[in-house]
Amino acid sequence: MLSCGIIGLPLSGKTTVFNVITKAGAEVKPYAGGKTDPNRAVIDVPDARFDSLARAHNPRKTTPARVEFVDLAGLSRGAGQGEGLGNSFLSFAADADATLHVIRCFENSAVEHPEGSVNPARDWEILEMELIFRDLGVVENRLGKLSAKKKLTPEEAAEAALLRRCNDCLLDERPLREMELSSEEARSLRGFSFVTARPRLIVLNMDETQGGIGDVPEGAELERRIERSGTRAIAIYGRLEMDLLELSPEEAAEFSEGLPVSEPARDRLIAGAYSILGLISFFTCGPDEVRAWTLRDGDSAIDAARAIHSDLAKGFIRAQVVSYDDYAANGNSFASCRDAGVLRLEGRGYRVGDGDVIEIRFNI
Ligand SMILES: Nc1nc2c(ncn2[C@@H]2O[C@H](COP(=O)(O)OP(=O)(O)OP(=O)(O)O)[C@@H](O)[C@H]2O)c(=O)[nH]1
Ligand SMILES: [Mg+2]
Repeated sequence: MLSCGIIGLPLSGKTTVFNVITKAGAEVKPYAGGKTDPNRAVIDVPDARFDSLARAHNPRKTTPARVEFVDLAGLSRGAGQGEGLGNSFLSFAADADATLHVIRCFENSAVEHPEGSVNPARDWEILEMELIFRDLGVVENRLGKLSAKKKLTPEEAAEAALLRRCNDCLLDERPLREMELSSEEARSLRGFSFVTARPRLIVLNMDETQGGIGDVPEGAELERRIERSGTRAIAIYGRLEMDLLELSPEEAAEFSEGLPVSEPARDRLIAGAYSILGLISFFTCGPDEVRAWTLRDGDSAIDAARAIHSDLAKGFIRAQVVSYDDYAANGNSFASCRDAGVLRLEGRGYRVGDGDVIEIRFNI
């Protein structure tokens, strides 16, 4: 299962965001011990299409798409060079498939700021540099090992050349995700778990007095950075959203009247994480189970078959495919879709579309 690590400076609201996403009510306490594992939770990805398929089929079992979220300890200055406990948490961040980067925008005199003042653009820079330092350490370590060898194999020589390019990129204070890589090069770097190569979602944690990024200290600079980095940013009211979760839906509606919370932050955060992970869903539907399966965007019918069971991939004949919209518009049944001419028979190389309803024909 794919996972999303929540990172940020100390007291930026990471656990708050984790609680909003997971509705977990995880304990909000500063990281103290040396061994404590981070909070983890697997959540169902909200999807209106899935809900509608489940209603139409009324199966014995429903299995939505799932993603794991991991709430990590705050990273302070120096973590990337191995200072304090930060570095072990950087390795947790490196294990995640994507990162949610929480940036404190809220003012709250009761909550100290590790840097003494609220300045999201500066905080961004601190975290970015720590992550870059961490990856630089990994690159230098590996390059050191390679250069100690008397003779390099052609593969090792290619790896060394690629790592030197990584080194240049990082020394230029740019994250590795900005490097242009062939798919082969990207694959060869995957084994290193570089944190700056991971897709990232920026979470701006505001307070209720801030209507938008313009109301945040140094907001213009923050906006410039977000734009330049090409990453997506989602603004939320972390504490308010967490408070809302404690209320009944009626109370929450009353409470949030006049407040700038429309679509719940929870849904936006999960959908945002799913999309930066580059994930799509396809569905299988029947009386036993309606299920959402997760694929990477670009995966083909044979990958869909393999996701369900290796036997389906081995004995793959054809995939019967209907887009979600066609399926829903034709009575949620393959038979009606066939009659309506919207059912397609696809081969193993077919690129699966987000929301496809699929049945694999196989023979073993
Ligand atoms: N006013 C305001 N306070 C917030 C907001 N989000 C979090 N806080 C408060 O800030 C404090 C820290 O929040 P946490 O979610 O524990 O922050 P954290 O990043 O997990 O902190 P560490 O794990 O200790 O690094 C708590 O007292 C929260 O109630 C917000 O949006 N507005
Ligand atoms: Mg925390």
